[in-house]
Amino acid sequence: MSDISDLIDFDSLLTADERALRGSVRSFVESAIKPNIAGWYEDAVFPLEIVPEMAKLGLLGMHLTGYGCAGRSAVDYGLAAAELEAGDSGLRTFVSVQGSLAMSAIHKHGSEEQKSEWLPAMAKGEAIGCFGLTEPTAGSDPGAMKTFARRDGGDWILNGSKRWIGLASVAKVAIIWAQTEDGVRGFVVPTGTPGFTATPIGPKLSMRASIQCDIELTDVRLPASALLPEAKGLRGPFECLNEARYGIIWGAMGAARDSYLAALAYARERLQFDKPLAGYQLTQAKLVDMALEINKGFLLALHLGRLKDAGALQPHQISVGKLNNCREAIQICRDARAMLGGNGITLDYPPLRHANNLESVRTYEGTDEIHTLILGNKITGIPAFR
Ligand code: TGC
Repeated sequence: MSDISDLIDFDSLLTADERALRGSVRSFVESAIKPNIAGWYEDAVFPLEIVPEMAKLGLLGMHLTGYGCAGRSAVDYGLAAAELEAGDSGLRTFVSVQGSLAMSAIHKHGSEEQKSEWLPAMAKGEAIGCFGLTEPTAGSDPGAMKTFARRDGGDWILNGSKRWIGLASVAKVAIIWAQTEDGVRGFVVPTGTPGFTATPIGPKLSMRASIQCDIELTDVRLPASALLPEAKGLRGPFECLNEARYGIIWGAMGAARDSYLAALAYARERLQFDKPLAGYQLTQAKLVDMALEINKGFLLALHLGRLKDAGALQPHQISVGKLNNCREAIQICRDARAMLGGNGITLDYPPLRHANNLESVRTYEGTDEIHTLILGNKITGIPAFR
């Protein structure tokens, strides 16, 4: 955190290495993302041209080891996610889909051949990946997916539809989850395979500097070697979702911090009734409430990150972080927008853009409701999903 948002000396909990990593990602965001984001957002453009820079910083698959990946810690990854999302959720989402979902699926569940073929190119940003789990009629309940993979001799034939799949129209490779006679399995699908089409969804009011797609799979024929050998059942995709959900815990607080700092700067400058807005008690109360939640949110993220690095992080603990930090971040961004008055609805200021993005962030990788029920199940022992 920058000094003005760090009220508890959070930085003292980080190593020099962690602070340095955060500093380099923050500089990248300041120079490459912040000056351009309003234009990208307005034009609904995902800036493919910055992918090589992200790769150079080691951000793609940064928490994975080997195969050209940076092998950084979960805390490092989280700190980077927060800085990227202080730029825009769409840019953090790219890193998350690439590293936590697509690369993670291959790294966790893939064969040696699949890892060698795809991971080095993905770490370099030469191949973009996407992760096809959600379907038009199966979002919160991925077990209801209709996409089916059937055997045809040694090959697999895939048919079905996927929806809300980040980056699919610019991806070289898609991880597609499908029902089979033996339950849910994952497939590594080069997007040039005949029968695979990806169409961006739009127009959108959220995540405008990012791409989400519909995918159609029509008799997509794949060799036996396309199957992810180590993923059997829904546990396979859920283990990847854990990685992405973890990044969101940090990312959401990055968007919140950026909104808070924008509102604070504005409140110090903006005069009303002959004094700065920041001099009014109601404004100070709002700023303090925001700062408390940002400090608590980062502490929670760091605690969960340290657990993850120790190999002790449980899925329900990820739900604690995702639910809390998305919920608090969106409130902070909305309050910051209100402090900016009418100016807050323009793209000159980040809070409403962040708040709109966070509508997507609180929805994907498990909605607020799903994470509430995961925790309800943990507390009561009674699953209330169905
Ligand atoms: P359930 O029967 O509970 O579980 C099936 C198997 O999975 C295991 N499992 C997990 N394993 C690891 N981590 C987790 N978080 C896990 N959650 C479940 C479970 O132990 C079981 O394993 P096994 O070996 O016994 O078979 O399955 P369920 O469907 O009844 O679970 C209920 C619920 C609600 C928790 C689950 O369905 C859920 O999390 N739903 C939310 C789904 C979600 O987050 N979807 C968003 C996907 S995002 C997307 O597709 C687009 S990618 C993003 C982009 O491209 O931008």
